[in-house]
Amino acid sequence: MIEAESFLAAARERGFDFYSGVPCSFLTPLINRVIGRAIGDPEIRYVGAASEGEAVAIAAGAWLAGRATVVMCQNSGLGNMINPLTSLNGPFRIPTLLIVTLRGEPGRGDEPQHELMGRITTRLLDDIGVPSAGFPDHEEAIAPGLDAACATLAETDLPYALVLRQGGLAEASLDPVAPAPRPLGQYRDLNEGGPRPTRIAALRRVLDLVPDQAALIATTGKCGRELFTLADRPQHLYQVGSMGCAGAMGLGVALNARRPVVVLDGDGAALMKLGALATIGAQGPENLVHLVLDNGVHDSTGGQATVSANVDFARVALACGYRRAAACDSIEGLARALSESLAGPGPALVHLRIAPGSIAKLGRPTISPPEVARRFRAFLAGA
Ligand SMILES: Cc1ncc(C[n+]2csc(CCOP(=O)(O)OP(=O)(O)O)c2C)c(N)n1
Repeated sequence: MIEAESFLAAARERGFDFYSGVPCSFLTPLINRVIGRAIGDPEIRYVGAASEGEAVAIAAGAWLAGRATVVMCQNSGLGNMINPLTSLNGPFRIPTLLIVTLRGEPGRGDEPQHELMGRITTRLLDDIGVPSAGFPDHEEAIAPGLDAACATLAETDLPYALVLRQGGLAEASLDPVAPAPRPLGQYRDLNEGGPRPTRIAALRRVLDLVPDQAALIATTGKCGRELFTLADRPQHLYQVGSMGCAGAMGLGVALNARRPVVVLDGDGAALMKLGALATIGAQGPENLVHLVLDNGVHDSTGGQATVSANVDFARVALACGYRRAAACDSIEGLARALSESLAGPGPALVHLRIAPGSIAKLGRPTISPPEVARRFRAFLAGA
């Protein structure tokens, strides 16, 4: 058993300063100590996520903005992480230190829902290309355990996991802090009811309007491909997988950068991880603008309907704590909504209803995901 503070201090010495995750009772002392900033370092930040996959994407955004990250989860939450671990961290080569608990450890006796995952946790990590080791179980094991983790992270630029068994951490309580709810943000109805614009026309207007210092994160599928076709710049991040993770990644960037961060989302993708809106609302980054390009379909996979027809993304965002939100259905409406959103303070969401369909000769990013990530990271590190 170790003290949570000992681990946090040793991790801090090695650069880890950004934590995200979803709790597990085995992790309680560590999470409580991070939240309580027990080692007295104001740089250390914990962002509680709505799901473990979202936590991985938030951490990926934080890494892009220069942080060294830790994501904590119960092993049952590993299931929620597999998609971003394999289709975001993997292809883009984004490292993070995972701390995964071992509920359902064979021979220990645990609840039935943990039995299978307890048997396969390390094998599963191995299968998805995440090397793992045991979480340090005594104070002298902390430094070598973290050094080995850091060496692998640096060598692979991929996630590495420490697997935490029951009772591995000495108890630590938490002074409960209830975040004060924010007053309902400002709503703008800019709908005109005319013919809906195309996504590429909307993206063209976005490129005209956003300042050069803004970072743009495009959701997976044709959105990123259209953005790349229009312009390829260091401030663009084209997600090629991790559907639904653009908002969470944008949050991780926005919390750690002073520049505007614009997330270009799809209705299908936003609905896939709608919980991220609540995390964004709670964290309240003033520099985040979330644009949902809602064509009512999964356009990238052949136009199958999503359920967005009944979803008022602007009001959902306000109900989740965004400071402003606008609904529009024209390029003029988009221009007004986006300009107001960029003037801040955010977080702001713009819900633009568009027409399905794309252009005939749609390109694909010819620059590889690791290069996109490193170019974007260098851009964020610049003035
Ligand atoms: C987790 C996951 N599920 C499914 C897919 C396949 N897929 C790729 S793009 C896409 C549609 C995305 O829809 P939306 O966000 O509305 O964007 P649009 O294609 O309409 O621009 C789907 C289902 C995927 N890449 N990842």
